[in-house]
Amino acid sequence: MADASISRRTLLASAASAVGAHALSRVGRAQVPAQATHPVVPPDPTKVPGSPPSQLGQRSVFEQPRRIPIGNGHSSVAPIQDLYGIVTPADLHFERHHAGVPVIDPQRYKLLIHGMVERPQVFDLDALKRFPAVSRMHFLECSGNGTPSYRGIRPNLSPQLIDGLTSTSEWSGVPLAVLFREVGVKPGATWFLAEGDDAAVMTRSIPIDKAWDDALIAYGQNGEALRPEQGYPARLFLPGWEGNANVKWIRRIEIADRPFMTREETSKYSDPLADGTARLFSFVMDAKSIITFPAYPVTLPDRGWWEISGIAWSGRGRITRVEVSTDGGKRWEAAELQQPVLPKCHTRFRYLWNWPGGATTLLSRAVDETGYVQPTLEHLQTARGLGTAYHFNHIRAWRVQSDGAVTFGLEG
Ligand SMILES: Nc1nc2c(c(=O)[nH]1)N[C@H]1C(S)=C(S)[C@@H](COP(=O)(O)O)O[C@H]1N2
Ligand SMILES: [Mo]
Repeated sequence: MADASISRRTLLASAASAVGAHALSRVGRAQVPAQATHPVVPPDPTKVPGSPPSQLGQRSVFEQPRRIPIGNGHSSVAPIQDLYGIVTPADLHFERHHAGVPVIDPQRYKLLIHGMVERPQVFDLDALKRFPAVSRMHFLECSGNGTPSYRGIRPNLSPQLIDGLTSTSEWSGVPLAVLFREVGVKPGATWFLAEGDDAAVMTRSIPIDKAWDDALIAYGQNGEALRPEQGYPARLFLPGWEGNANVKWIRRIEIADRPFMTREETSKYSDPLADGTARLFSFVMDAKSIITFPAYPVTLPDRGWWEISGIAWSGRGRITRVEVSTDGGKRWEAAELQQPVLPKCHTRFRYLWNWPGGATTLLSRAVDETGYVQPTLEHLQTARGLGTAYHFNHIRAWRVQSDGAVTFGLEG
C-alpha cells in the first residue's frame, strides 16, 4: 500500500536514482495511462490548408539572416550572431574574392597536377569524384578577420562586423594525399603551388606536409555541391589554415622543392612585426573565441539569468576549454562546451550568467588542445606591433551598460 501513497513529487525525485527507476516502473503502470493519452483533434474547418510540398525549400518569411558586404565589395561577412550550433548555412558562408566569382562549367573543369611528379595528370570533376571521398566539419577563416577589433575600436560593431569572416561547413572531397600518390610525388618535393581559375589567378605556396596530413580537394559543402562563392566546382581546403591559402576554383597544382614566393605570400598575407622583420607563411589560425550573445546591438531588458553564448575555434585542433569573465577579467569561469567538439571546427560555448544589474564587461578566452591560450589585446599588440594586418585572435570584450545596452569595447 506504500506505493499508492507516493506523491508525484516523490516519484520524480526518486526517478533520478537507480532504485527510484524501479519504483517508477511499478507505480507508473498503474497511474500513467490516463494522463498519457490525448483526444484526437479533428481537422480545423476554419483554417485554410497551408502550402504544398515544393522542389526547393525556403526560410520562414519571419527569418531574414543576411551577409553584409564589406571592403568595397570584395568580401561579405556571415551573420554569426544569428546562427545556432556550429554550422553556417551555405548561403550565409562568408565570402572573400579578389576578382569576383567566376562561372565555371563543371563539364569543362580541369585540375592539372604536375612538377616534381612521376605522372603529370589532368583530372576532370568526374575523375576527382571517382576517388574514395571524405566529409569533414571544419571552419574556414580569413586571416583578416577581426581587423576592426585591433586598432581604432568603435563601440557600435556587431559580432558579424568584427568576426564574420569565419564560417563552418561540412566539406566533402578527395584527400590531396590520394591525388599525390596517384601522380607519384618525387622524393625531395617539399612545397606545391595552388592556382585558381579566377581573374585574380590566386596563387599560394603550400608545404607538402599539409597534403600528406589533411588537405582536401573539396567539391561538396553541407551536403550539396560547393557554392560558386566557395569555389565551385572545386577548391583546395586546408583545415585550420588561413582562408587565403584555400585556393578556390583550383585549376593547377605544381609540385616543387621550394616555395614560389607569389605576390599573395610576400606583399600580402605576411605579417610585418614591430622589430622591422615580417612573419612569412603564417598559415595556422590561432585559437580564438567571441561571445555572440549578448553583443551589440542587443539590449538586455532585465537583470537576472541570461545565457552567454558564442563560438571558439583553433587551427591547431580541438578547443579544450573556454573561460568567460563577467567582471572585466577579475574572475574567469569555465563555460560549457556544446557537443560536438571537433578539431579545427567552430565549437559552441555557453555560460549561464545571473546579471545583478549595473555596468560590467564580458570576456571569453579559448584554450586549445596544444595548451595555447587566446592572448589579450595588449599581449598581441606587444608581440606583433600595430602595423600588422592579419591574425587578430586576441580576447574580445563586450561592455554591458547599466541600462542593459551592449557595446563593443576594450578589455577590462
Ligand atoms: N581563386 C581564389 N581563391 C581564393 C580567393 C580568391 O580571391 N581567389 N580568396 C581567398 C581568401 S583571401 C579567402 S579568406 C578565402 C575565402 O573563402 P570563401 O569565399 O569560400 O569564404 O578564399 C581564398 N581563396
Ligand atoms: Mo582572406
